[in-house]
Amino acid sequence: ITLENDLYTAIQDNQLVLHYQPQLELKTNEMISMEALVRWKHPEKGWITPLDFIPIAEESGLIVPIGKWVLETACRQTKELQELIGQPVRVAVNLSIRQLFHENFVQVVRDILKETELPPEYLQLEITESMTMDTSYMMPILNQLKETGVTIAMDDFGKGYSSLSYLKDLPIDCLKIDREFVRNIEQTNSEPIVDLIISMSKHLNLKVVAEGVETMEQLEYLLNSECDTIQGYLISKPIPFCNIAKNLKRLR
Ligand code: G
Ligand code: G
Ligand code: MN
Ligand code: NA
Repeated sequence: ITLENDLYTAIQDNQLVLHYQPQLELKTNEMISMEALVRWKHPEKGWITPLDFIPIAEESGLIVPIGKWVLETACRQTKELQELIGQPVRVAVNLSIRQLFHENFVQVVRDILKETELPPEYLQLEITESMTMDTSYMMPILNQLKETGVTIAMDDFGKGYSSLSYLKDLPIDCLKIDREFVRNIEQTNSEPIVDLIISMSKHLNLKVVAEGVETMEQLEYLLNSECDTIQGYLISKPIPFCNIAKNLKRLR
């Protein structure tokens, strides 16, 4: 209850911060995208991970204003970053189901894109498999979002339940292989799930991102498997906005 009460004032007291984790495109060896990950700097408890406060935010409904703050901040900072480095960068933002199903979510996205002047193709929205189980609700919202020009990624793919026919019908652009499968990659062994997801992505004409890449062996394997993009500690941890510009320049 204490943490929930504190969370009410976290936005207005400027206690929420976005960190960004770069993604490396393997074909071009360019860092052209990043994922925004929220953190909470609690005045007494220090840094709190989203694993500990996003569930509270979802339960209390605070995910709606927090999610809006995350979107607005990610778009504004990405626009600023593009101007700073003079090159386009895409940002991926995680969504919660309650936020997505909130009455005017699509309008919120439209307003934020307009207000921040970030071209919509540089915003990617991340949903998870479990959110797509009720396709009758999800489909119209995703279609409206697509009409704004943003792209949609399926996060943590392979971990949850996902019907292959839904996957074919949903207007998504990208699959993110859950890091559990990436962890299983061994130097000599094959990882059939990773192979399968990459091959499926090609057939469905989707981009594929491998998450949680930590070793050169994993990178090598993903290069050979023709994975499009990698994300993980091997490239960079999630880092504060002020550090992202120099990191992107270094990686380009
Ligand atoms: O950054 P970290 O690995 O600690 O993130 C833990 C979890 O929190 C991940 O599942 C991530 O998707 C989620 N998360 C991070 N930022 C956000 C956010 O802005 N909104 C939502 N809904 N989830 C987030
Ligand atoms: O659920 P989602 O994919 O949005 O969560 C992303 C989370 O994964 C972030 O909280 C980030 O801190 C974490 N992460 C990013 N790269 C790595 C990695 O290489 N290894 C591990 N263990 N976690 C990572
Ligand atoms: Mn994610
Ligand atoms: Na993920």
